[in-house]
Amino acid sequence: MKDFLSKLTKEAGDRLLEAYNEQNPGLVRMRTSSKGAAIAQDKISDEFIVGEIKKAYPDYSILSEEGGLKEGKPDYKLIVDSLDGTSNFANHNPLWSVCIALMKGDAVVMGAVYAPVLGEFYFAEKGKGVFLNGNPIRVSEIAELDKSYLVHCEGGEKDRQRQLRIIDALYPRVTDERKIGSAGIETAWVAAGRADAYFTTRIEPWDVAPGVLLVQEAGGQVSDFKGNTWQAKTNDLVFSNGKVHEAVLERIRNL
Ligand code: LIP
Repeated sequence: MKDFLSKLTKEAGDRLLEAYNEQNPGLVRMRTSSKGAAIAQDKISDEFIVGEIKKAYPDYSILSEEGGLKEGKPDYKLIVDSLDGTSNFANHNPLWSVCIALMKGDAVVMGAVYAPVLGEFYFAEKGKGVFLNGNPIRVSEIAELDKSYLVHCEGGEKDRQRQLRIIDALYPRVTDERKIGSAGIETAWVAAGRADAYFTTRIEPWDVAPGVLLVQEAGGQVSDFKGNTWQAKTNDLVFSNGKVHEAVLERIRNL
């Protein structure tokens, strides 16, 4: 399964990269249909990934952003985001990824995130650590909120005023904050120590399932805004190095 997931995530990403490299950035920005073209690529990618899974593991359940839930063997489920960061892709912003996770019951046991333009492949296996291009990674050591560097995204939240309230609660108190636009990359960057925490709202499970394991295996912490453990449902979430987790929650718990 480990080899299968690694190969599949990379192949799906490399296929998308071919389409991405054919884009003319200037034209992409001018065309109103650019998002539509990215969504079409997302669907092609989803069909490829789901097709490969069905061939190799026909009895596993599959939950994918594009295809919904296909019930199979109750214990094992593959969660697929065939193109995470669709808007970035559509605007020729290189920060997009392919995300695939394997769940056993309620736990993520394998997670893969591939950011093809960056040439970065992240892989975690429960109890066996997390690796970036084969090298072990760990969360940062920053323990004070005022020294921390945060990333965030809006997930499925449509209420921009709520977004602003959450950002307002944190941005004045940290070193800096960035909105990246691919939850796969944002969670991977917490795992790699490039950011000390990541917060997101109404995010779907396919956007974050591999990232949950990446961050946990890197020594970090994942919870909802109230401090409850992650569940595979739409949710508000914080991923952190563990050391600034409580300080982040304290400021956004009730927003
Ligand atoms: C995206 C996320 C991103 C979020 C977007 C969107 P998609 O996933 O990963 O971080 O801010 O709203 O949900 O839809 O491109 O796979």
